[in-house]
Amino acid sequence: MNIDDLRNRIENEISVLKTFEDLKRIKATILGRKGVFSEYLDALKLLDKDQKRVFGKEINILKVSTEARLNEIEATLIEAERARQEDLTWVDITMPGKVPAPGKRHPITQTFEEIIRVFSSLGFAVAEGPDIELDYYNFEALNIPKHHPARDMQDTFYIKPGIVLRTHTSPVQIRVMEAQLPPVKIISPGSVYRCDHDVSHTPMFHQVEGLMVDKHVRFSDLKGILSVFIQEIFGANTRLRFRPSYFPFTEPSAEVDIGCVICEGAGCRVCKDTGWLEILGSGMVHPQVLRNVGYDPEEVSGFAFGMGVERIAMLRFGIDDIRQFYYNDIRFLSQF
Ligand code: 2U9
Repeated sequence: MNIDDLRNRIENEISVLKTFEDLKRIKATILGRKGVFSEYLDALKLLDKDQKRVFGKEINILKVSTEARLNEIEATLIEAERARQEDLTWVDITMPGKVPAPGKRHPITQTFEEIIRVFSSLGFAVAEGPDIELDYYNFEALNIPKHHPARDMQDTFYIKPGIVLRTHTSPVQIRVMEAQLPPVKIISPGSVYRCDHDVSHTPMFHQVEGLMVDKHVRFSDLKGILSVFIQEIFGANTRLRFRPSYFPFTEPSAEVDIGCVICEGAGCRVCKDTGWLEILGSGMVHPQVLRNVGYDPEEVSGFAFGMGVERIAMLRFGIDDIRQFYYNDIRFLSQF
């Protein structure tokens, strides 16, 4: 019986051991029930008593030391695997966290809020209504009869005969007046729709309209309210002028200009060298509109005004193409 052969074989096997699979295989082929030690122990049975004692002892010493080495190797493999897993899942808790980009309100929303803030401080309540309107509320009640040229001014999206996408928020004011008696002091912010698309028009845009109806409401009240509004939005030194105009729902009517916010009156591309920028339309509510909602124009009078929110935002923020508001380009939106 050659114990050196056995020792060499074990050495060879262990010298190529690298993985858990190798370890499992070697444990089976060396120490297992059908492994080499079993073979040697079986072979012992054929020896005489003295040889059995000598070889038996040597085999046993070699078996115990082999088991100890394989256990050591197993511990090393387990530690290596634990370190590998730790590397894979390691987190550097001293690294600064990723700061989430906070959202911002859209510049049109910001402008809406600013306009509403000013009129709320002047005692106006906010009223809203449907985007899809009856022809009656959008046109007839506002003194814009069928075939009136004023209908062409507001290229209308028709849903079906008699039903339109509102072209202004004025129908909201008609609905409020139908529902309550004077005094009425409201603004109506909201989306409106007109079939028009270029650098200064989008098919959907936003308006804020205002209405005040009571006994003895005069044009000077309109001038006072709009002066405060303009100075709050564009600065205390902003000049304004009322220019005669025509709207079917107001009489007299006036458009309001402000001194150009770009050139301050010197003349530039934005104000087309006039020094003035048109900012809103206004007037005294037409007596026929008051009659249409059941009010008596001999008893009460009112003023009304309307503005495009995009136009106000473009002038406040210096934007020259209205379509920029609706591309949803984060580089544009993050500036406001
Ligand atoms: C009622 C009676 C009258 C609202 C008014 C304007 C003048 C006006 C334009 C501004 C720019 C529309 O967005 S825009 O194109 N609006 O010029 N709007 S008076 O008059 C009303 C409203 C409701 C019952």
